[in-house]
Amino acid sequence: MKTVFSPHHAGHGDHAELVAGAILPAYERPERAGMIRARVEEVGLGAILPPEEHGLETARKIHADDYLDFLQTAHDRWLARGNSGVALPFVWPRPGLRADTPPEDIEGLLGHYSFDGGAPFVAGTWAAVKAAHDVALTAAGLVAGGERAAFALGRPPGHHAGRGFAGGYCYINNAAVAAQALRDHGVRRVAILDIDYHHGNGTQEIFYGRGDVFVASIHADPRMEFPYFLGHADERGEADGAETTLNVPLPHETDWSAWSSGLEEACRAVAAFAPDSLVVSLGTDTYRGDPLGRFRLETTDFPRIGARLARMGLATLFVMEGGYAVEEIGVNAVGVLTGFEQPR
Ligand code: SP5
Ligand code: ZN
Repeated sequence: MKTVFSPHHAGHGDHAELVAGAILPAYERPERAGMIRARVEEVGLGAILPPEEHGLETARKIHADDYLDFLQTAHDRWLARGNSGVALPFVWPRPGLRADTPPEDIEGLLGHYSFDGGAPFVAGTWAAVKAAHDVALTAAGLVAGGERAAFALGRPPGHHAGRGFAGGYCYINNAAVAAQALRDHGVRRVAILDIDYHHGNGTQEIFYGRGDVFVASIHADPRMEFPYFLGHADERGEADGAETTLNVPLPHETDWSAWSSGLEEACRAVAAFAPDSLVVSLGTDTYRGDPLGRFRLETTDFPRIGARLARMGLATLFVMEGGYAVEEIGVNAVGVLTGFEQPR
């Protein structure tokens, strides 16, 4: 399988995040992509291609225009205000305050366009976000053009980003834009299967009312884990999208035995939807050694995930999401892909 990769991801780095009351170096860091790329080469997964440049037409079907404009200008506006360093939000329009009157000041706008403090802006953030978007669209083009599978190796990740907000290390929802691109290439029905440890709240929100894109997510129960405010089992879609959302929340300490049952449930639901293509939001923060996750998957479990996905028999686009055990992220992420490619 071909991998699409851009070095521009690296400009989004050297930032900090607020974790348990302390400002720490961000978990979502450039070394993650470097480790995965190195492993792709080491196992000889296939060619590594640069992305083609894409306009934002497809992204504008997924995200609000004003939000995309904000992403492109946020860091410059932060500097123009006289601030320096990392632009981080610190005030949000929760219910009880007004979300219908966007502030003019960038400090307020950062909160208006985010749901947590996990989407900082540094000078290279937009270039990295745009590159990850181009990576996803280029890989989607490979799948639409007849490849059995492709790997979009971009960062920052995307599945927490909604129609009009960033958060959880995510800015543009790369998997959602890729799914839209597949639709626009003539793929009639697309399923997104999100196997990141965290619920893909952005992806769910974007497609919640749409019947052409099925969204299944297997994740830590939001009663006990980020993003806390979405991802419960009773969220099943609305309007045209009724019954096209499936959430499989699982408790802390979930191991392969229970996780693979969740995967089975999700795969059966995807198959019942009868999609023409599959987009996998690939997170490896389900690994037992992950510093943010509390599941117990072993390195040897990741190829088993890939093998199960291959049995779906669908053209499949893998889009990189989370995974913070940096030393093992290459072996774990690429393990899913080699498991997918095993002869059956
Ligand atoms: C794409 C993705 O995986 N985003 C995840 C964002 C999670 N951010 C919140 C992290 C909260 C960490 N709290 C537990 C710390 C354990 N030491
Ligand atoms: Zn995650």
